[in-house]
Amino acid sequence: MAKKVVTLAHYYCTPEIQQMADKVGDSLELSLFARDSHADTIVFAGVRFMAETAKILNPHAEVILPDRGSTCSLVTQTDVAALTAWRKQHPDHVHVAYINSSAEHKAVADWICTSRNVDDLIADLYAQGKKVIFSPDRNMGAYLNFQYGYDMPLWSAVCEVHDKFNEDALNAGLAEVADKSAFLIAHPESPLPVLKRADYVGSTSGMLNWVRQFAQAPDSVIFVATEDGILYNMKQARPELDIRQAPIYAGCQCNSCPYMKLNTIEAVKRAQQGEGIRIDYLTEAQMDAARLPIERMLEFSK
Ligand code: CIZ
Ligand code: SF4
Repeated sequence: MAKKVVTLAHYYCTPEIQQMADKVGDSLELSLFARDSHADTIVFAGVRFMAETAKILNPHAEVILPDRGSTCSLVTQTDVAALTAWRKQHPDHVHVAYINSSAEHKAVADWICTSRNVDDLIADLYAQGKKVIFSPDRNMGAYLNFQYGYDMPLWSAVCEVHDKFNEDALNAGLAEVADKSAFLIAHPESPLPVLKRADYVGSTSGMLNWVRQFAQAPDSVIFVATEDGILYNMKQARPELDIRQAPIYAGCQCNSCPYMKLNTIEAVKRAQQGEGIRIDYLTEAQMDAARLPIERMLEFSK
């Protein structure tokens, strides 16, 4: 019998790749889809940590990443031996790690969070009187500390795409549309000065929903501080709105994830034929250790 292949594409992939997929979503939605899939092979047009999460949640499926280079700066900026030493320096803390992390990184965390559930999850830990350390995203951690008055020690890695948004460029962009009402929505991987200015801070899907429900003056300008791929989905949802990527320097609205864009049509087609990077290098013990904090999060978010 022919093998059943499903193709998943992240919102940050180009429109052509999204159109090749059976399911398009953010990293959590795609991982859950992968977990519940009965496919023999899952082609994951995203980045490696997402394909690893899919494999951890559905170890019986063959998971293929189209391009070897699809990593993430949150992963490459985190040395897991140094992270483990840092974790050991805080024995009385709970370690919460953002899902944008390698399988080895997840294995040294107590909880995994996503940008959708991080606020509730950490609030719940604090309500229980726990102390928390947060990795790997420094910007997201700084935002949580600022927003809720926490004092979490933070690991110091950033998303190289979101970290480029900055207040000066934003001010210049806002000045250009001073005759209109302007809104800013931002992903919490962006720097704190940008997040402080935002009308809404939330996950990829949260921002998409915000745009879907937008009910202010239709000639408003909506600046979006996140990866540019999602603008395709936002404009599809609300073609009448003026939706623009937030500028990263004067005149430039062009922030794109180089790792996501390695998912080219050719690479995804080859992966659908069985060629690509098989996520087959994690041991059972590594997958079990990484699955535990993920399952804790899924149970919490039910
Ligand atoms: O990779 C990213 O920056 C994000 C926000 C992924 C996701 O889907 O949450
Ligand atoms: Fe990593 Fe940033 Fe690219 Fe997301 S957008 S995969 S966090 S580098």
